[in-house]
Amino acid sequence: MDEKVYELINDQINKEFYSAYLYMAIADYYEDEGLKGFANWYMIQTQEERDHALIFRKYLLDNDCKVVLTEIAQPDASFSDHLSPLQAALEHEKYITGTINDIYAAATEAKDFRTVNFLKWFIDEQLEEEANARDMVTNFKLFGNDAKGLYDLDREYQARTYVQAAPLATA
Ligand code: OFO
Repeated sequence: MDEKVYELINDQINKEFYSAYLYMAIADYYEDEGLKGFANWYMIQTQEERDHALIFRKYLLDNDCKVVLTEIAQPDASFSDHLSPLQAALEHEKYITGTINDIYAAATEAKDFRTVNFLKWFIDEQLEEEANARDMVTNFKLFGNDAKGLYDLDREYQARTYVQAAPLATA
């Protein structure tokens, strides 16, 4: 595998674990605030991010490349209100979309079409991740400042259940 593509994929494993860590910090914040539905939503997001890391890990191993696990940074969990974690999550997803695009660009440049093909699932996934994060910000702005609206949103997010990411389920 092209060295730059390899390094970006190996770094992405860390970024996905960081995403899991960030979302666990957000879940902890909401748990502390008594919003168990929001906490549930982010704990499931934590599981999804771990799945993303494992998909990249498996891809490197399948390509006979070494996985090098590195230190995961401490997430910033100093949230000032119930809206700010949702905004932080949206910004983070946009950042992750950028890093996936960077791998795609490097793979294209290296004519590594196997990796280009592999990344297609993540390109689609990032569209969904950003849309979900944006919806949560919008819904909170519309309904979250009213006690009944906040209660209803929390109930809605409580209903989310974990589904293993498709590339792992079929692996
Ligand atoms: Fe891994 O998609 Fe969110 O960060």
